[in-house]
Amino acid sequence: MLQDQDRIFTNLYGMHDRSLAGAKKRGLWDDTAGLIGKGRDWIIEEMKASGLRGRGGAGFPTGLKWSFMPKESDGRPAYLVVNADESEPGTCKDREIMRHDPHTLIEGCLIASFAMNAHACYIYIRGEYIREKEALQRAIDEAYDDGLLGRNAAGSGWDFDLYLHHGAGAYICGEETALLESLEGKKGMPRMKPPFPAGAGLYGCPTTVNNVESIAVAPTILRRGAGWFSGFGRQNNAGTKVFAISGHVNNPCVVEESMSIPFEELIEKHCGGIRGGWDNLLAVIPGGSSVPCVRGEKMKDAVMDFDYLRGDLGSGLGTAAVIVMDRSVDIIKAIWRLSKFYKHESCGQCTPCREGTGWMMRVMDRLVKGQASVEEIDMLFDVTKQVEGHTICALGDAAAWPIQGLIRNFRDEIEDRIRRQGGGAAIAAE
Ligand code: L3W
Ligand code: SF4
Repeated sequence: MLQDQDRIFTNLYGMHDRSLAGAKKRGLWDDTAGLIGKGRDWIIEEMKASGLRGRGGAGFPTGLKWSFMPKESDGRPAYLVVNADESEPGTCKDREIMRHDPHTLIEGCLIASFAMNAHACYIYIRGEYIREKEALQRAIDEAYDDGLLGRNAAGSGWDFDLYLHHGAGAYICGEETALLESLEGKKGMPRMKPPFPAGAGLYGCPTTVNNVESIAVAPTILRRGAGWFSGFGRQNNAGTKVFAISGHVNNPCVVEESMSIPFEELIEKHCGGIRGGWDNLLAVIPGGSSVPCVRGEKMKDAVMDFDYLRGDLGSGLGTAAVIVMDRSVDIIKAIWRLSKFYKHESCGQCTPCREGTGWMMRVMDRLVKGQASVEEIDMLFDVTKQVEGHTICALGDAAAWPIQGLIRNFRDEIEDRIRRQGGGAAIAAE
C-alpha cells in the first residue's frame, strides 16, 4: 500500500510550496548531475525496469519509447516535447502537478532530454491553463537563474533549453502529431503514423512526446530506484498513479495512489464514499471521457489499472480521470453530451470522423428523447464500429467507445425510454 512518504506529488497539494527552495528541501535537484553522469543507457534501462507506462492515456512503456530515439545524431537535432495539453474531459491531474510542483516536471525534462540526446524541450500547455502557465514559467525562470537550465545545466556538462508554448484551446492538439503541427505554427491536424515522432517528429527531427506525469515521475524513479517504483501495483501495471476523481462522490479530489488500488478503497479512503451510498452508484467512466462507461455494480470489485479495466471490464484506465455518476444522472444524456464534444472537436480531416461524429451525435439525440426506433440502437453500434479504427487519429475511436459502452451496459434503459416515449419515428432525413 502506498504510504505518504511514497507519494511523489500529492502530499504537497494545498501547501503552496512551489518555489525552487521548497523543491530542493524535498530532495529535487539533488545531485542531478550525478544522475546524468550515470549515462543514457543507465537512465533508459532504469526507466524500462521501473515498468512505467505512459500516463497520457495510451499506456505505452516509457523507457521503451525513449529507446526508440537515435543513439547517435545523424545531423538532425533531437527534441523532447511534453504534452501538457490536458483536455480530456474529467482530467485535471497534470494541472495539479504544474500548479503545485513544477520543479518535478522541469528536472524530469532535463534528465529525459539528456537520455534522448535532446538539447531542447518544449512544454506544450493547454490554452485554458493560465495560472499553471504562469507557475511553470516562474519555475523555469528560477531554474535558469540558478544554473539548473541553460549552458552546463545543473553542472551536468549538458547544454539544455526549456521552452513553454501556450496552446489556443483545441482538444485535438493533445494528439501528439497535431500538437507537433501546432508547435510548428500550423493548424493542429494529426499526421498519419508511421512515421512515429521518434523517426520524424518536430520539424522532421527525432522527437519524443510524453505526458507531464510520465516525465515528472522520472527523477524520483531514478533516485529511489526502478525496484521501488515497480513495487507498487501489479505486473505490467506498476508504480504510483495520480487519479482525478470527480462527480458524485462526497469529496472529489486529485490524489496519488498505488496503481491497481481497488476502486472501492480509492473512493472510501480519499473521497468519503459515493454520494447517497454504494447502492446509489449508477455508472463510472474510469479513465476520462474516451473510455467506455461501466455499470456501478461491476466497478465495486474493480482494480484501477490498465489491464483490469480493459481486459475484465472492456473499458480502460486512460488518463485515470474517474467520473462517478449516481442514480440522479440521465446516462443516455451524459453520453450524448460527450458525443457533442467529440463532434465539436473533430478536426474534420478524415471522413469517418468528420461525418461519423455528427451522425452518431444526431442518433444519440434521438435516443435521449426516446424518438429513435429500437433497431436504430444496433445501427448506431454498427456505425461506431465503422468509425473505430478507420481514422487518422484516436479521436474517432474516442467518439465511438463511449457510445459502445452505453449500448453494452445500458441497453435496457435505452429501450425502456423508446417504449415510454412511443419512439420508432422514421430516421430524420438529415
Ligand atoms: C515508435 C512505434 N513509437 C507507438 C508511440 C506513439 C505514442 C505512444 C502511444 O493516443 C490515447 C488515445 C486516447 N514506434 C510506436 C511508437 N508509439 N507505437 O507510443 O501511441 P498510441 O498510438 O497507442 O496512442 P496515442 O496516439 O498517443 C493516446 C487516449 O490515449 N486518451 C487520451 C486522452 C487525451 C488526453 C488529453 O487530455 N490531452 O490525454 C484517453 O484514453 O483516446 O487512445 O507516443 O508515438 N511502433
Ligand atoms: Fe481529425 Fe477526427 Fe481524423 Fe483525428 S480522426 S484526424 S480528429 S477528423
